Amino acid sequence: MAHTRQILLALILGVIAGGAINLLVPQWAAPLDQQLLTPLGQVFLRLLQFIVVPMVFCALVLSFTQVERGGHVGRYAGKLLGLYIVTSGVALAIGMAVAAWLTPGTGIGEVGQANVQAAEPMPLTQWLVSLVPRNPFEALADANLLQIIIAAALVGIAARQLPEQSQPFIKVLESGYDITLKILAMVLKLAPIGVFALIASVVATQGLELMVKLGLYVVGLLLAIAAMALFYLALMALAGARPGAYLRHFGESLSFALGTASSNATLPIALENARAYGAPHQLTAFALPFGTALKRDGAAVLQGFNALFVAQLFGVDVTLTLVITIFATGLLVSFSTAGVPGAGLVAMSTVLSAAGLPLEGVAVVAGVDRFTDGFRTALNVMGNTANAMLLARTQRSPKGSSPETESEALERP
Ligand code: DAS
Repeated sequence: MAHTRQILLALILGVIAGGAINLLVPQWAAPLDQQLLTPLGQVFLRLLQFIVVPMVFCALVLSFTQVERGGHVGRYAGKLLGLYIVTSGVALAIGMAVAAWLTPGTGIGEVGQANVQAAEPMPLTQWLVSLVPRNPFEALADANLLQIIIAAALVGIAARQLPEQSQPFIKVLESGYDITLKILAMVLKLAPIGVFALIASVVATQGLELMVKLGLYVVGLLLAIAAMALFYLALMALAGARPGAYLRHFGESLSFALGTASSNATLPIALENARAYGAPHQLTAFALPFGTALKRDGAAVLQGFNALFVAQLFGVDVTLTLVITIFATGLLVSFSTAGVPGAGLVAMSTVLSAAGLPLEGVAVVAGVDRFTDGFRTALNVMGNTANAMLLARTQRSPKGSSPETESEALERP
C-alpha cells in the first residue's frame, strides 16, 4: 500500500515537473529528456523486464508440476477465455458508446501529424502456429509469454512424470522464484524515481497544448476506461469477490501500470499482489501470465472509441456494417496487442484498415497516446487480475459441495 501512495505521488510530481519544463524552459525539454529522464525511465523498465521471464517461467513450471489428472490448467484456460471474450466485448461496447455519445471527432481543426508505422496483421492460423515454441531459450529470450506458457506446460508436465528425478529441478525453480521476488523488492524501491522520470519525460516533451486541442478525445477515452473499471468493481461485488480488498491489494499494480504503460513490466508486481491478497498461487501462476499475454480491456476500449473518433473526424457514415467490423476486429486486436508502451497505437491501424477508415487517424492521436496509454494499461492489468480473482472465487471445492467461500479459496495452498 505504501508503494501505491509513493507511485501516485511520483506520478503527480512528474506531471508537474514535466509541465513546468515544457512551459517555463521549453528549450531545456529535449536535452533534459535525452540526458536524464528517458535514460532513468528506461533503466527502471529494463530492471523490471529482467525479472518478468524468470519469475513467470519458474511460477508456471511449478504450477504445472502440480497439475492433477484432468488438468486444472485446461479448466482455468477455458473459463478464463470465456470471461475474457465477454468482458472484452463489454469494453469495446463501452468505448464505442462513449464515442457515439460525446462525438469527440467533430469540430476539431487540423491536428499535428506524426508518421506511425501501420502494423501488418498476422493471419490467424500463422499466429496460432507461432504460439508453439521451437526453442525454449528463444521463447525466454523473446519474452514471448504465450510461448513461455506452452514451454512451461511441457516442462512441468514432463517433470511431473519423473517425480523423484525432478525433485532437484523443482528445488532450483522454487529458489529461482524466491530470488526473483527478492530482486523485485529491490527494484520496487526505485519505482518512484522510475515512474517520475517516465511521466515527466512525456509531459516535458509533448506538453499539454495537444491535450487541450484533443481535450474531448482524452476526456472521452478516460471516461470509457473509468466506466469499464467500475463495471469490474460491480461484477466483483456481485460475485462476492470483495472489490475493496481487491483495490487495496492490487492498487500497487494498477498505479505501476499507470506510470510504466507496460502490462508486461507490471506482471511481477501483479503476481506479488495476488500472493499478498491470498489468491491460490496455483491459479494465479497460470492466470496472470496468461492474462498478461491476452487480456487487454484498455486496448479494447481504445480501439472501439478511437475508430468512431476517426469516422467522425473524417466525416465517414457510421453504418451497422462499420460498427460490426470495428467490434469484431477490435476484439481480435485487443487479444494480440503487446504489453508494452504504445502497442495500442500501433494496433489501431489494423482496426482502421479493416473498417476502411483513414489511417491518418492514427497520426492525429499519436501526440496524446502516451498519456492515455498509462490509463489503458492500468485497465489491462485490472481486467487480467479481476478476471483471475473472479475465477478464484468460483473455484468449487470437492465434488458436490457448494462453491467454496472466498476465504476458503484464498486459504487453499
Ligand atoms: N501499453 C499497452 C500495455 O502495456 C497497452 C496499450 O498500448 O494499449 O498493455
